[in-house]
Amino acid sequence: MSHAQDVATPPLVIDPLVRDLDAETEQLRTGGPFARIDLLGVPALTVTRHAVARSLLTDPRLVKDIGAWGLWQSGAVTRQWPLIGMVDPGRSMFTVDGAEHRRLRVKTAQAITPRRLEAQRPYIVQLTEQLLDELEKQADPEGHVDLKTVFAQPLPMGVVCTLMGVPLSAIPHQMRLWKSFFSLLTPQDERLAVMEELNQIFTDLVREKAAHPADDLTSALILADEGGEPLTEEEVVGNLQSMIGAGHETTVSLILNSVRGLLSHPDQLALVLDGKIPWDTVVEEALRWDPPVSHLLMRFAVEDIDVDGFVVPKGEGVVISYRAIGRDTDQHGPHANSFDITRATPIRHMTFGHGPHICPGAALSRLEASIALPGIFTRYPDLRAALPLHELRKMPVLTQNDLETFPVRLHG
Ligand code: STR
Repeated sequence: MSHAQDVATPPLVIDPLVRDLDAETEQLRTGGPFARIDLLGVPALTVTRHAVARSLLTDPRLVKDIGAWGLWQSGAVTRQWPLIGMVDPGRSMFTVDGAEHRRLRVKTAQAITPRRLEAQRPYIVQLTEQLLDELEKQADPEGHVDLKTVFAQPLPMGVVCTLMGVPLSAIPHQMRLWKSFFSLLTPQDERLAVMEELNQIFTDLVREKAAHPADDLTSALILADEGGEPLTEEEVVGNLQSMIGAGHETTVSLILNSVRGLLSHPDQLALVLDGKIPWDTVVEEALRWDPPVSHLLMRFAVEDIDVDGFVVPKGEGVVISYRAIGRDTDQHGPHANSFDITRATPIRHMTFGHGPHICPGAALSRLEASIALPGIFTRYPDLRAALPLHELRKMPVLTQNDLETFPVRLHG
């Protein structure tokens, strides 16, 4: 277990352009349980094994507050670092811990439980149908169309904006802003301006909802509870921004990675289409095999943490490499690297995290994917990738596992 502490081992440089994600995941997965990595010049530790991540994710000695980061305290990391927005996006349930975290998170989490979400199902079904029509309309004469921009992207964005009460007319501009936020080709001064603009847009929206509450989650977050300390404007804005940031593109890759898994295994697709394997199994296997989040940034050790003899030093930044964790052979068996919905063992992945910060939107994304996937393959049973699947390119985004485009042929 001394691997990551070995000073002679140079850190693994995580490629911001994501040119060979499989090779990178493989290096992390075989090197674990900890690996030293380099994030655009900034050193960090990453966790690459399921069991270790599981225990650290409930360890109160790891916190989200950037103030606990040694490299931040010393001034070695500044707002010029391209990933700063992933670590310090402003106060929200994403950046605090303990009792404060429960206070910030509880209403959001309660609004999107599996039971409460059933009320959203008809809307998601209807939007899915509409976007399936759109695929046909926007296809060229040969039936070629981009499944990402025409279907997989508008669906989660439409759903999360409706949930939060963000007007649908705002979506095209939002998409552009979030794309420049995440892309590592965006110059840093532009990214900082985008972050400011997002904050301004959401602050304006929260003020408008405060004046004219509507039937949406943003309004619910503004309204005070009897007894409970109400959220501040900054906190409502932070939560709203987190929900849009998390909800709009993680589910895009869940849908696309599921399609990719199925198209690269036609035998498995046939089993699903014959009703022999449920769509939910496809969704869970895609979550494990190719998670929407490759690396989750970051937590900071407030004291030395001993993990089976390996010490995470106080002040260290700790990343969780979910893509490597999904391929952990100790957890998923010797064939962890292959997409296999027929695998004998139950799929017990940790792609939504674990502990207090576990993804509050997990049920929503599962609901969306479990409607979108049968939708696609029922309407277009002969759907094929329009290029060899290994030629699909990733976005230049270090943390998110996003495809650039997903060109398909609708009718085989
Ligand atoms: C993006 C920038 C912002 O304004 C607010 C947030 C907080 C929530 C973050 C989001 C971020 C980036 C994507 C995250 C999301 C929570 C879940 C999502 C990290 C930093 C994942 O990809 C898991």
